[in-house]
Amino acid sequence: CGGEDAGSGGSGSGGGKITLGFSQVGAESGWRTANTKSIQESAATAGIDLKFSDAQGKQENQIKALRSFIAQRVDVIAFSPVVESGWDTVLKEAKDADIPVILTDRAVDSQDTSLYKSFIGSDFVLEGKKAGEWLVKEYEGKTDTVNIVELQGTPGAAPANDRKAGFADVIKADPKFKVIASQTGQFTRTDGKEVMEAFLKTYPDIDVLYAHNDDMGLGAIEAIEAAGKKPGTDIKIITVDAVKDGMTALAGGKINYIVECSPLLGPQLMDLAKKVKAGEQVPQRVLTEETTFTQEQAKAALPDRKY
Ligand code: GZL
Repeated sequence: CGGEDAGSGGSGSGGGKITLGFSQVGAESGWRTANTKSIQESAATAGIDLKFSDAQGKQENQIKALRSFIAQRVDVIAFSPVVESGWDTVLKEAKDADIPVILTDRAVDSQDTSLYKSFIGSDFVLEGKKAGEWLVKEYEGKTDTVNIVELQGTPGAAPANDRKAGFADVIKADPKFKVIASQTGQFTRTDGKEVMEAFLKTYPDIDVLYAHNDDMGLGAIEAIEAAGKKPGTDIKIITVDAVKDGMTALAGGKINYIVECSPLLGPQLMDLAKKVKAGEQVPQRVLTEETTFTQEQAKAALPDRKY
C-alpha cells in the first residue's frame, strides 16, 4: 500500500555508502539478541555503515540516540520503539532535518504517519489471537473453569499491549476461560520466574500460563518445577517468539504451543533503507512472515532453527 515519497535523507557520507543510525531497545531476551545480530550482519552484507545504539530498555536513551543521529546527519534512521507513546517530538525533529525514519519490530502510536517512511514488524494482535485460538481448541468440549495466568511484556510496549488484546479477544467467547492474574515480567527470564513464583503462591490451581515471550515462559518453568509441578502437563504453557531455547522446551514437552515472532528483520530493513535513501516509494507497512509450532512441529524444526 504505497507509502510517501521518501525524503532525500541527510548528507550522510555522500556518494554510495549509506549511513544508517539504529536505536535498539536493549538486550532483554533471546529474541532481541537474534534481532540485533540480524541487523548488524545485514548492514555489513549490504555495505551500509551502521551506527548502532543499545538503549538498555529506556525511552530517554532512544530519544537521545535519535537526536545524536540527527546531529550526525545520518542518511536514514531506524529504531525499535521500546514503548508506543512519546515519539512525536523527536520524529518531527528528524522530519524537519529531512532524515527519513523506518520503524522496525514495534510500532508507535503517532497519528501522523508521515513521521516515518515504513514500519516493518509482526502483527502482535494476530499473535495473541493465535495463542487464544490454540487454547480454545485445546479445551474444546470441556466445561470446567480454566484458570489462566498471564505474564505480560514490557508495560506500554506494542507487543505487550497487542498480544494481551488479541488473546483476550479470542478467549472472551467462552466464559470458562478466566484470566485470574496478569502482570508484567518485562520480557525477561528473571522477572518471569519471580512473577510466576508469586502467582504459584497465590493461586493453587493454575491450569494455563500465557507468556508474551519465550524468555518469561522459560523463567516461569523454573518456578513451576521448583513448586513441584510439571510444566506442560500440570500447567499448560503458551508463549510467543520461537527462539531456540523456547523451541527446545516445546520439543521437550515443557511448553505446549509457541506462536512465532521473527527477529530476522535485518535484510528487509537494509533493503528499505536503500530504497528510502534513493527516494523510492516504500510500503508504509511491511508485515513479517511467521507461523506457529506444536510440540511435534518443534521437534522437526529445531535442527534448522537459525536463532
Ligand atoms: C517482538 C519484540 C519482543 C519479543 C520479546 O517483536 O518486540 O521484544 O517478543 C522482545 O522477546 O523482548
